[in-house]
Amino acid sequence: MLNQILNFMKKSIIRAGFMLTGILLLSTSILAQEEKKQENVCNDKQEKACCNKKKDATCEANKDAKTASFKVYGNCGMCEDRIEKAATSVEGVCSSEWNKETKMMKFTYHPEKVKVEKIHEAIALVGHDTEKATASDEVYASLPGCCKYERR
Ligand SMILES: [Cu+2]
Repeated sequence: MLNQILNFMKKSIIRAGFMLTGILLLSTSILAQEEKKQENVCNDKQEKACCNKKKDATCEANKDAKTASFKVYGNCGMCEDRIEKAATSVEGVCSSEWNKETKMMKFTYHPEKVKVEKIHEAIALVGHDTEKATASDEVYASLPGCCKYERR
């Protein structure tokens, strides 16, 4: 009788062990899938980033237009889209082109219409630090995982 009870207990323990391992394996694979999904979201947007650029050709062709550049911190194609949109949304900026490898943003603007500081500020407002402006911690924290660049 005692033997039977011991045997039953042993089997239960083994069974519980198997179940626990199963649950662990399942949850790790679910987590891995979630991570992959997040990556895919960013990659999809990277592809689209090319088409969302605003560019004002008339503004660029104007003789008063000047080209300049400064450093903006960021990571991926989503960052590129965000940075360029923020820059070109500033009145007096004709176009902007951010390079994710060099982190440099080249832009064409009208110095008589806008101060370069304004462009720094507009970019910091959407979460990206520049040479001269720093994004708030709140906005930085709200960026997607793939966009969380290393801060200075
Ligand atoms: Cu990004």
